[in-house]
Amino acid sequence: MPSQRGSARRRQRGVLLAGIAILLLALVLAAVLASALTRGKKEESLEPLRWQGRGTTRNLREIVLGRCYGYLAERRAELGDKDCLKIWESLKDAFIHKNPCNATTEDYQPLMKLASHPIPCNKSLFWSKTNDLVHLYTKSSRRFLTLEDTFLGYMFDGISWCGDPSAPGINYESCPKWSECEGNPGSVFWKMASKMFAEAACGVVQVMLNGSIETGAFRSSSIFGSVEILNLNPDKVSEVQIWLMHDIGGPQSESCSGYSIKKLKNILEERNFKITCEDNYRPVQLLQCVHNPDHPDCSLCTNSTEAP
Ligand code: AVW
Repeated sequence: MPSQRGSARRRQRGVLLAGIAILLLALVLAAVLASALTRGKKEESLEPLRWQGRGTTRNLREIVLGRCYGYLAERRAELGDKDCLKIWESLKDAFIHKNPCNATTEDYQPLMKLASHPIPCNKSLFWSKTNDLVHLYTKSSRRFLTLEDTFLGYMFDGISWCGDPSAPGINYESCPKWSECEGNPGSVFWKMASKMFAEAACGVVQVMLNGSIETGAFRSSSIFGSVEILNLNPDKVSEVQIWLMHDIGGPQSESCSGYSIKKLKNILEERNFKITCEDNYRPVQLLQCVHNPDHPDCSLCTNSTEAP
């Protein structure tokens, strides 16, 4: 009997030990598996998403803060109190850690509010396909303001930004092009800023278009065509003056009587705006002439007024 009891106890101990060994093995396996999985995830999350457009501008914070303080230093009297640090924080909150195809107008609403300011009547200058020329003009005359000359537009002109789900939450390598997805930060931001700029316009407004574009100076799919003209308020804006500029020596693809200008006039007339159109608005043409002084279009006296 005692030897039978002894062997039963030995068996029990054996089963117990085997059980403990299996449990330990399972624990070790689970730990190895868990660590492999988290390592895999970490490695995966170190890679930012890849897009076709250029990435976030390096030193974005410093650039935004520098432009903000710089603009305020010159025009604080017109703008009143603006908090540059809050502006930066609100930009950051709008995009950091987010998938850059899921930007929404709600994301950028606080930023728009922090940076908005009134624009004097008769000063708003819109543009399409004349980016360089229009800004050469506003920098030299200061008679008019484009969106990029306002506080908001000035701070963000020419820079790009987008978020990424992986650390550090900002993608410096690439951002979506406007054609890659509609809800990309640049497109959402500039459409909102353009809408706000158009809504604020009053009195007589101007638009500088490019008459050397083969496909027509006015495109209804442009921001000017799809956002700005639809948000001009007919109760505040009395007249839209079109300046149709041609490249000096370049093709004269369209004049004020051209097809796309007629289309633009129709849209504006339907919205009850008075419209005028001028080919090669002279103050701007003279700026083009700085680079083409010898071209016939640039001679200060035309043949008919030249002294004999
Ligand atoms: P533009 P808009 N993809 O010269 O009337 C990438 O055609 O549109 O003039 N970038 C784009 C796109 C797009 N589909 N559309 C616009 N952009 C950006 C703000 C791009 O940076 C002012 F108030 C391009 O250089 C003007 O009255 C810039 O927008 C009006 O919107 C201008 O495109 C000019 O926009």
